[in-house]
Amino acid sequence: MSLADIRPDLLLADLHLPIPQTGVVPEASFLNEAFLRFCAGPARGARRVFLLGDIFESWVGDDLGLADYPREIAALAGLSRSGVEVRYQTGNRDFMLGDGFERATGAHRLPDEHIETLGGVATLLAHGDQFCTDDVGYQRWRRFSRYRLSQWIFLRLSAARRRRIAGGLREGKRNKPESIMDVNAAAIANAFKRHHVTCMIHGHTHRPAEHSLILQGVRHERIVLADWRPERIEWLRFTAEGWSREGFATSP
Ligand SMILES: [Mn+2]
Repeated sequence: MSLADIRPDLLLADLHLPIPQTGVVPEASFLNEAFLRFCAGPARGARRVFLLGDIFESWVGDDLGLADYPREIAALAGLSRSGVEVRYQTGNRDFMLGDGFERATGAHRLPDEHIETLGGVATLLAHGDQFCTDDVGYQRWRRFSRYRLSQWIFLRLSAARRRRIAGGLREGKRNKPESIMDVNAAAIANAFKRHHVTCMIHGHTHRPAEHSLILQGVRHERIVLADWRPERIEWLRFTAEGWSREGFATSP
């Protein structure tokens, strides 16, 4: 077996890295520091790293994002240069990640629903927001915000205007009931069926868990990634032998 075959694949999502600023609250910088440690440490031993969306708390265009997150971008670029394949999907916070981000980091974008073989099993990877279909208003916004024309117009707004719009969207989300913020069972069943897989991994809901369900007599597995917070820095590690949750011990 070659060395490449025994290196693990690592998956993570929902880091929600705040834009580093001078005078930030300590827990904000804690997440950014943890990400830099991850890129310089465990990620270097991986074959592939999959970033499944909402890595950045706010990304309102490559022109602003690359300037907002210089250390994080350099960390990803260093990881790519070291020979690790970096793949990413976008989330609802960072769906404006574009070609400039790819050129700067060497990361390659995956479609919103992507099948990858992990630990020998064909697995659907997604951010997960597309499965929260009970939130009808969000799904309408999601469709609108993904149109090329919407994005073309948005990118021509001033930096201040773009940041204001993104800030307003984050505020709006806080007032929604918990129940519609989780995935919809029918949307999950449809995704399994559409992609002909029995395993999926997603984030977005901030409800880390492993769910087993039987669909037409067959067991299906849904693994939900953990969001990052000061007391829980976590990713999934896949090898030929199986998978586990792995992370940093948090500060005392
Ligand atoms: Mn999300």
